[in-house]
Amino acid sequence: GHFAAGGVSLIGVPTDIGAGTLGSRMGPEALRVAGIAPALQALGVKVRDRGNLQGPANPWLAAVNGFRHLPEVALWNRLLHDAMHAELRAGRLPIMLGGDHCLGIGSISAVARHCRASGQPLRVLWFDAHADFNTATLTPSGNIHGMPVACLCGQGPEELTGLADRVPAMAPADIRQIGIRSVDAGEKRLVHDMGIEVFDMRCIDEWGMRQVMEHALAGVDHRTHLHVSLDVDFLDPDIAPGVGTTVRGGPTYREAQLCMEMIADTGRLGSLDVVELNPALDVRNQTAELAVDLIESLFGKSTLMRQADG
Ligand code: 4U7
Ligand code: MN
Ligand code: MN
Ligand code: MN
Repeated sequence: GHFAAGGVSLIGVPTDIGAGTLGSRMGPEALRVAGIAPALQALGVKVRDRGNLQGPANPWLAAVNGFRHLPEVALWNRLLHDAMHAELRAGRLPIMLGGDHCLGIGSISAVARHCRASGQPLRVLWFDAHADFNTATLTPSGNIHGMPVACLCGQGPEELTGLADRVPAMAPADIRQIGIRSVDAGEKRLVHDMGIEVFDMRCIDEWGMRQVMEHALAGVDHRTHLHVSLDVDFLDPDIAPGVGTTVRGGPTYREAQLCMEMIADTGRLGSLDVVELNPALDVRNQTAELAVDLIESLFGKSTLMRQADG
């Protein structure tokens, strides 16, 4: 049957606690208004909207020891970790509606824990303009949305590295990053030293998106749990203006659709984050609508009847 046969659960996480711009707290509602639930239902997917998690307000304070809002970020991520893990255990496919990308820590730590318990290999596909591999000493901003991948790989404060059943929650070999085009100087070295496999924009320019995705999906088999972490700033800002940290030179509409279509073809999607959508910066909700379009492709919407080309 379909990979989402157990149904999808939407988990809204209305916070911008890890970001440098306010507004992604409105992301979950913008995605609902753009019709995420009916779009999935139209594809035959059973959808439950679990509503929003409720966590601490954003106090909008300066960084302390290299982190802004560390206690609040930790609390939001604990709540999310528990909610995601419960959905996975119940056999459902959770979609986290962010919220800023610091929430990738709670989300992916839950997925990694679930994969260990069920003996499934994990593959995380991280679509982003940024590597999100900063640490307290490397970060130019103190914003924790620039640190989730480092935390998941064990580089970070114990409040954030210790959410799952082990530290690190995830191995660097479990993740592929796609669309990267803004990495800070110290971050660049750490990404290299940790051996993270990165398909940056130059790689996409030279190889084309199809080859990049073939590489990013290489080794995925009939047991793999695929987690997609979609930071909407992955997309070119001309088509996705509703994000806090735009970087020009991102993928086009069709390149992004192809990514999602190729993931759908594997039949292995197990969980999804949609993060960094900032409705305060959007124009007529177009970035939310684009995200819903991409999610439809991710869940198997295609123009024509297709069969695997072997
Ligand atoms: B996002 C940045 F300095 N690297 O750490 C930082 F450029 O989740 C940006 O990918 C981080 O949107 C962007 O603050 C985090 C900056
Ligand atoms: Mn990000
Ligand atoms: Mn980003
Ligand atoms: Mn090749």
